[in-house]
Amino acid sequence: MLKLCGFHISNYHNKVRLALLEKGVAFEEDSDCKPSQEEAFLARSPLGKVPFIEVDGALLTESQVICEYLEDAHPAKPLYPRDPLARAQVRELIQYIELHMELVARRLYREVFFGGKVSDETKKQVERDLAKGVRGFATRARFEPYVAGKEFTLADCSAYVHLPLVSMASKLAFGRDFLDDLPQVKPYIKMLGERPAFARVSEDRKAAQAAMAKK
Ligand SMILES: N[C@@H](CCC(=O)N[C@@H](CS)C(=O)NCC(=O)O)C(=O)O
Repeated sequence: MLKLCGFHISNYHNKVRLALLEKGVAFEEDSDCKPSQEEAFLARSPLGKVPFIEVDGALLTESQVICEYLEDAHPAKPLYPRDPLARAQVRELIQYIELHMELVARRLYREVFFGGKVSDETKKQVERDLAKGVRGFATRARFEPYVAGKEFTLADCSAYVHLPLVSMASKLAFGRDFLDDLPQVKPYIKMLGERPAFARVSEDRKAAQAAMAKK
């Protein structure tokens, strides 16, 4: 059986978990698997990151690649529309969210979430690049009611795990939530949170955060 490895606070782990739950694919989970640069870990995940999956004796990393694999291997409940252009538009949204928003905001996490320090130069770059990413996302996001339109898609799994982090990080670093100009985001995240899979992932994340805070 497919095994998902990572931990419940990881947004990328949670994206894959949402895809598995929404698709109804049976899986085992190692949710105590933390990123590491140790040799034994790198043999399983070459960049030392989570999530990764074990399937049929093989290992696969990168959340988007894993989700594409799930789509090909378990087509019964698709997370992409049928139309090729509409499928590409879902992928475009995911790229905007992950490459041009979350990955940019991630450069702030050391300071805003982990008590470290980020240089003023980095903050300036993040401020500029994040504004671009949010502008691109705002142009493409539909909220009708789902981010790509009328159908629920993988872009919703991605948006749910990443957008709140972009909001929080920008607010803490710059005193301004960069998603405030998109008033649709908060009710949209709330609506998604009512889906059983999303509620479960959210509860598990909160429990893992509480456990970590106690340590
Ligand atoms: N592009 C990767 C990103 C995964 C990622 O950054 N995971 C974080 C945890 S949320 C991680 O493992 N960080 C440790 C590191 O970057 O060394 C994916 O989509 O799976």
